[in-house]
Amino acid sequence: MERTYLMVKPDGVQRGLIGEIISRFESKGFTLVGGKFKQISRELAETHYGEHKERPFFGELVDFITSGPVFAMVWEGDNVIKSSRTLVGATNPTEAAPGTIRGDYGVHVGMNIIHGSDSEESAKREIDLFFTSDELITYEKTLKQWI
Ligand code: 3AN
Repeated sequence: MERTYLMVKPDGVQRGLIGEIISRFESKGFTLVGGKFKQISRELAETHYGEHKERPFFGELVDFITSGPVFAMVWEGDNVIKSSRTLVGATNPTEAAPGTIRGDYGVHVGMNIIHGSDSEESAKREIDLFFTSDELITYEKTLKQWI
C-alpha cells in the first residue's frame, strides 16, 4: 500500500486549516497512519528542502517553514502520492485550480499552505525524516471495500 508525507505548513496552522485539510484527504478515501504537531529545526528544514539549496528562495523557505509549528502527516492509499498532489494543487497558488487546497486557500508561492511528496523516492525519504516506524499505525478500515 502506497504512503506519502503531507505537512500543513506554518501558514496553514495559523489560519486554522488543519481540520479542513485532514477532512479533504479523509473524504477522498485515504487513511491517516501518522500525525503530529512539530516545530521544525533549521537543520531539519535544510535537509528536507535540500534539493532547493541552490535556489534563490532557499533562505526564505527555511525561515518560513521554521517560523511556527507544522502538522506533519503520513497518509496511505492506492496512488496516494499522485492523488494527493492533485488535491494539493499547483505550487504557485495563482495557478492552482479552484477546488484544490492551494487554489482555495493559498495566495503567495512562498506561503502555499501544504507540502506533499512528489515521488515515491521523496515520500520514503520524507516519511523517514519526520517519523519513526512506531509512530506509524497500520490498520484496516472496514469501509475499504467501497473505495
Ligand atoms: P511543491 O511544494 O509544489 O512540490 P517545489 O518542491 O518546487 O513545490 O518547491 C518547494 C517549496 O518551495 C514550495 N512549496 C514553495 O513553498 C517554495 N517555492 C517554490 N518556488 C518558490 C518561489 N519562486 N519563491 C518562493 N518560494 C518558492
